[in-house]
Amino acid sequence: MSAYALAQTAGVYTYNFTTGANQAYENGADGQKEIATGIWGLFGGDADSDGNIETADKTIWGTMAGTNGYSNSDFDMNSQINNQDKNDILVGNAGAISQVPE
Ligand SMILES: [Ca+2]
Ligand SMILES: [Ca+2]
Repeated sequence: MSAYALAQTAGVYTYNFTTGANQAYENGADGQKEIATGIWGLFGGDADSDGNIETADKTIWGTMAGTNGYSNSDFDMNSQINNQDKNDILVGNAGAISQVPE
């Protein structure tokens, strides 16, 4: 969720989340992370889309590891579900939770 209201131009809303950590809504914790120098994005690894990156997500990844195709366990979106998804994304983001208010 954006931290600020979106601007409308000619009927199109635009918003750039990538320019800073504070571009995403924060609720006492980081709303997103720096995924490359100067570029912010969502926390990856929430395989079951419940807003928390936790053991259940690793279990889902484990059932799909070694398979191909874009799926909820393909955290880096390279169409392969493998250790790279777990080690490079899921493990590092474990414990992150959604900051969107209920
Ligand atoms: Ca989850
Ligand atoms: Ca992958």
